[in-house]
Amino acid sequence: MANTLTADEIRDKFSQAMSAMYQQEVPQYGTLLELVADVNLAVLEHDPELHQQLENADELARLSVERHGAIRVGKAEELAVLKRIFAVMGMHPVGYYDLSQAGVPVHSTAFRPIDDQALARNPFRVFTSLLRLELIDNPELRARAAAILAQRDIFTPRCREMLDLHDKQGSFSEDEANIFVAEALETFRWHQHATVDADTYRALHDEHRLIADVVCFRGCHINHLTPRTLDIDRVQSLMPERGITPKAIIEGPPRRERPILLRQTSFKALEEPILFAGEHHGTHTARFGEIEQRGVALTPKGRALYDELLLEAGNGTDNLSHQHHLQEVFSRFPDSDALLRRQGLAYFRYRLTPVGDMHRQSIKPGDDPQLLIERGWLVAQPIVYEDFLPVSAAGIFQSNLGSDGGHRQHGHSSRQEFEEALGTAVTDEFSLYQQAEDRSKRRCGLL
Ligand code: OOG
Ligand code: NI
Repeated sequence: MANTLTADEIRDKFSQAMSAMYQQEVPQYGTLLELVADVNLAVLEHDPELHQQLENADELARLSVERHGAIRVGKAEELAVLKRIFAVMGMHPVGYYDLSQAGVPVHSTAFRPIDDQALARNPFRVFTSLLRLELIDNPELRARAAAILAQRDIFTPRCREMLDLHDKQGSFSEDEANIFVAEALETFRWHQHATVDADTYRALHDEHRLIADVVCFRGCHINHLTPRTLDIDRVQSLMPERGITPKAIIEGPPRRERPILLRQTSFKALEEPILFAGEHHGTHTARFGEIEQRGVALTPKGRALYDELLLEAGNGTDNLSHQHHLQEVFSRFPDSDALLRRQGLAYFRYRLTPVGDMHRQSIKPGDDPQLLIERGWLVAQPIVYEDFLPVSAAGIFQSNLGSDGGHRQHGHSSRQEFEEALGTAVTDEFSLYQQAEDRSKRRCGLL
């Protein structure tokens, strides 16, 4: 069909529309975006080497479009329709995150692009959580929540029609894509009117604030968006100057020469006025802003070491001393590309240099990449971690829901139930990084 849009183009449109909507809804998010852009610019100016590295790895162009968002839904059907919406934008469920271990009654996946080109163009991801009603202890309240959820449809009729049309045609024209984006956006819009009365809200809220957030509104409002920064410590320290209150602790690994995985921090959720059924005034606290700094993706071996060291480091209350302590504990985690590669701790993408390309014929499968790197034939670029971290996610959840986690440790992981609700299995994130590394090796003749 003539003039159809690619999934990448639709994702681009959608992530821009989402960002514009959220900046209007939460002006502090706009301030955060400005701060992050300023800091990124300053970092690149002061570090020409990093600038070059990012440019070589096709990382620079996507830096300014980079963001993730998060939503929470209440029932299986909602998750299944979201899967269809995101598929139109080339975003697929990757990874399973069990947050019940940390006292948050949800389990989650990340909808995100999967292939190299799509990720390079616009890696927009949405961390999507499904409420686990079975973790509500009180049976009456559980039934009430289920009944409220059963009555709502968080998608517009037109959005559902557009999904069917896409199923039939396999693509959208530009006009159709514009309609689809506008209709899909409605699902993520903030609603000042709760669908329940103040007493119901209170009862659900007292069980867990997250339950009220998921159950009491007409849609699954986007609860934060997250730009990518090149210096999270700096943004954290500058937030107060711009009138933004950061959460106490930066989640994830410490600052390092070679950043690994993902570091995150957020600003506190806003207390916003809402109207209950019956027009009683109240407030609701759910929406915030977050920043992230991404590093290299770790292999299962690297991840095991990360998890071990993180556990050993424990929690802190003061960011500076926590970061200092993390640095000490993580001194056992090798901090150079060569060591990370040699010990099989992280994933890399290999590329031949022009000289290497001239000698392509003499490179044999199984050759040691390290020798070729030393000879100047090959470069290895760290593969960026595109996913999330359950302990960090729990920290983000808790800082914005009040620190009332911890009383629900007994929830068992139920990936199978999540996948049944989703209607498909989630992709294993490690296999994606392994495939990306293997593809690059094959291109160089190393596999
Ligand atoms: C999601 C919190 C997790 C992240 O970046 O780890 C998250 C939520 O609050 O719904 O967004
Ligand atoms: Ni987030």
